Amino acid sequence: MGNTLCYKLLSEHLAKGELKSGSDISIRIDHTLTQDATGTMAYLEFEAMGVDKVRNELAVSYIDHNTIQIGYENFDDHEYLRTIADKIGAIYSRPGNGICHQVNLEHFALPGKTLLGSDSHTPTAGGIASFAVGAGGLDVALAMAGIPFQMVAPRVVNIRLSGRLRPFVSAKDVILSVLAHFGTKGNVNTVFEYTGSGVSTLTVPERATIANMGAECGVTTSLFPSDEMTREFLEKEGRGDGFRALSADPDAVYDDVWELDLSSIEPLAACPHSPGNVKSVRELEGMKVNQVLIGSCTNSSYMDLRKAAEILSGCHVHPSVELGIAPGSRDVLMMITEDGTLDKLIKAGARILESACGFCIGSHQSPGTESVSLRTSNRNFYARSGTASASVYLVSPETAAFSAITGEFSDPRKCGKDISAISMPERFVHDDSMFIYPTFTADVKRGPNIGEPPKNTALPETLHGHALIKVEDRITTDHIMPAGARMKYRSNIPEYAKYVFESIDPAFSVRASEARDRGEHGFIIARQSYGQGSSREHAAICPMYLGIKAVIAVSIERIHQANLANFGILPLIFDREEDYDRISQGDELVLENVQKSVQSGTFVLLDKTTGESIPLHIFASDEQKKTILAGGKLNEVTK
Ligand code: MIC
Ligand code: SF4
Repeated sequence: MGNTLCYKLLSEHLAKGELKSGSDISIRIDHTLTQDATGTMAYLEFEAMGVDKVRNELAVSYIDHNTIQIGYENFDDHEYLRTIADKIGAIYSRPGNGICHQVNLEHFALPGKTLLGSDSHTPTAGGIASFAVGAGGLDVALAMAGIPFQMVAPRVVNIRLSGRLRPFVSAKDVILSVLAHFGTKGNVNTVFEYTGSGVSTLTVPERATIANMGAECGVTTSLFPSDEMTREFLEKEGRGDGFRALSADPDAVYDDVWELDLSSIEPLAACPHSPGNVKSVRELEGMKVNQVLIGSCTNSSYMDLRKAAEILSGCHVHPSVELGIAPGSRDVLMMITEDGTLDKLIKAGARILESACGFCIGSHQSPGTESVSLRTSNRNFYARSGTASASVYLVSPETAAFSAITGEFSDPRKCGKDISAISMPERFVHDDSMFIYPTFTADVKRGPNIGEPPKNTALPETLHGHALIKVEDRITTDHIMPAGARMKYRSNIPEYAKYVFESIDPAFSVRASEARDRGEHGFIIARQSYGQGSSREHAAICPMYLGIKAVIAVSIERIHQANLANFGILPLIFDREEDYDRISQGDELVLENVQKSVQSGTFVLLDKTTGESIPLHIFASDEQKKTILAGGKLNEVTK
């Protein structure tokens, strides 16, 4: 029986466990990636472990999220990250160098390597056949300390591509088709593996777009084979010697197979407020548009901007539309500057934005009240743009560019241009001058915004408190910990904790901290897919700081579950889904015999308000159970 590419890469890196779908394994990590918004915590945690040098093959620290610098906090964070990287041996990618996933693809990602990144879109590198996984900062800190990454051996779903994309249909439309089919929930511990004759028609940046947004389905990662396209991409980046051919065996057996004919796909859009809420652009045609933003780690490559510029060329942005363009990296910016693409964009009326996450994470370009914003980014969660009343649609660069001209949702196939001649350049600009390589000599700078890595206490034998909040399906980590204007507090937990659940229940933080100060243990009650989206471990750390001891949900997403366990919060699942309806916000709740229950995996929750007993089970591996009882990983590794 043949092997999948996923299991080939896992077996090359297996440190512990049995390679059987569903079993707990640990894998060795070659490369790590951090970004500033999750990185400060990751490096503080690394320091707390008492390890003096990075022990994995390559560690890169990117500055791309908090680059707006209103107030001293962002700059102070950058200085901490620059100096700690130098001290421990990480490469520092300076602000302005670009978005971590795009820059990683250009400069470091290699077929066959494992990559762990403190960002949920780390799987972007799956486009180049790297086994790339997103995780919380603490897991990345452990990997930098040379400790293998714990995960569940995934089920592997084969997405078999045939045909070829038609003009004006792009990689974004492919991943939106995948999202329409698989949805944003129920794909935990799954890897999407792309095969089939259609694969060879897609360039590496296109594959990266598809792998990037697999994160929205909640999969562990996505994988493309490494083939002639991969070789060509690496050669054009001047990194041809890193090429290695990799693919699944022809008789590989998958847990599931889905056939997708690329030539059947049409331009698509993800409608508010979920990347899985997919409609065809045809259905939306005519809707007035107020803002168009092209960029983010999903669609900001050279080819994305070339195509957008060709559609915009000779036209001007509609008077009622704001058009912003953020090239994904400094290399991309240099290329579009040199070949005249930038000129076309500027002449068309585009506002040129920094090569950074920027608008995607709500740091700027918030849309107007009740306005319609078309973006090429990957997430349109409620309020993420900074404007709760706005409707954000996720579209391809082609759809975005044509709609910017017409002022309404428009199908790019009707733009009347021919962009079929646009092809990959002979060579990519590849400039290393914005990386700072470590000298192991820096004194670490810590501004007043840099706090201590927070620790929990060992789990008490009885948990007694209230259901401090009850939330619905698909609560994202953006709901739990807002980004945008609040993101500058990422290194300051007491301050950031004031904004837990801000967009859905602004009184939560005060309610929870008062309960904590009365000596109570807090509970969060949630429905399906709790904690989807971002890898930010602050969505566990800040609730922990507010005294939350357990999350009880119908289901919890992978990265968030790991973050809860890492910080000593019990991830509990209802045995019977309908019991969710039996608990109300404010109910008094008790969990007894916690130690024994963690070990057996089964709990009985007493709802003292209703008198009902509710059966629950833990969602944690044996290793994680020990961590939870100890009050989190930092207590274990810093003992
Ligand atoms: C995101 O896209 O939500 C982020 C911001 O990149 C996050 C990381 C973070 O919250 O810092 C992610 O995707 O993990
Ligand atoms: Fe940055 Fe947006 Fe990509 Fe997250 S999804 S890494 S915020 S560009």
